[in-house]
Amino acid sequence: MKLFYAAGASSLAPHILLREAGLPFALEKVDLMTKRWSGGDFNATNPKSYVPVLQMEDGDTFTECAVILQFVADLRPERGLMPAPGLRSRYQALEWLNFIGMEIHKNFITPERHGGVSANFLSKTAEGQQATRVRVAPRLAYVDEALRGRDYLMGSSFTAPDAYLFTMLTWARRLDLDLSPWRTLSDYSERIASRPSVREALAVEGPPHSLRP
Ligand SMILES: N[C@@H](CCC(=O)N[C@@H](CS)C(=O)NCC(=O)O)C(=O)O
Repeated sequence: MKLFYAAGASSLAPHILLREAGLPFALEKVDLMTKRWSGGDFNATNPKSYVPVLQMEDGDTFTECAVILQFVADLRPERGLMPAPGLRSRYQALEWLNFIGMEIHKNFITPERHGGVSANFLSKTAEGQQATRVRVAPRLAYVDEALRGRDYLMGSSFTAPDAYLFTMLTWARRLDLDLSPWRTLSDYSERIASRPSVREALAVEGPPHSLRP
């Protein structure tokens, strides 16, 4: 399998999860400004023009972060990265994936154009970044409450939604969204940051794109 990624983008979540699952995979870096990768035109790989993309050995691809995370988790059910289909807890984990995707991830994404076909990621302007903080803060406040008394979103063990939420918290830091008023959330972020999978993924990806125009 190949994961198409950009440093620090939402692709960090499946990158972390592939490591948690202990699956073999290759990384393909995408330049989000030019939409090129070492194999050429990234838009030919994903006409939606965004990462993450997970490509199978036979060339089939999956897009959409929340779906890729489920797919990866289900390849190694013994790792417990998603509750089994049919269990009520499966739908609770899906509720988290959906909430993080629709309410947090999407609210971080700016309508500003950065280049390329459908270029949107974190805002590069002071006004845009402030607007992002206003949109995202109440959602993070909610997660802070929900995490009280638990180490991970699903309780006592790390699951796919944690890889996704952690990635969103790295964006919060990049946009100077102060997490310190949310003690539970900032402790959670440090707990996840200390996992070997997360340290390895961050080290391999290197520094993310600049947030200046
Ligand atoms: N709906 C997609 C959105 C993915 C997305 O927002 N990707 C961003 C980076 S985090 C991207 O590649 N944007 C294209 C660009 O910046 O040009 C998903 O959930 O995976």
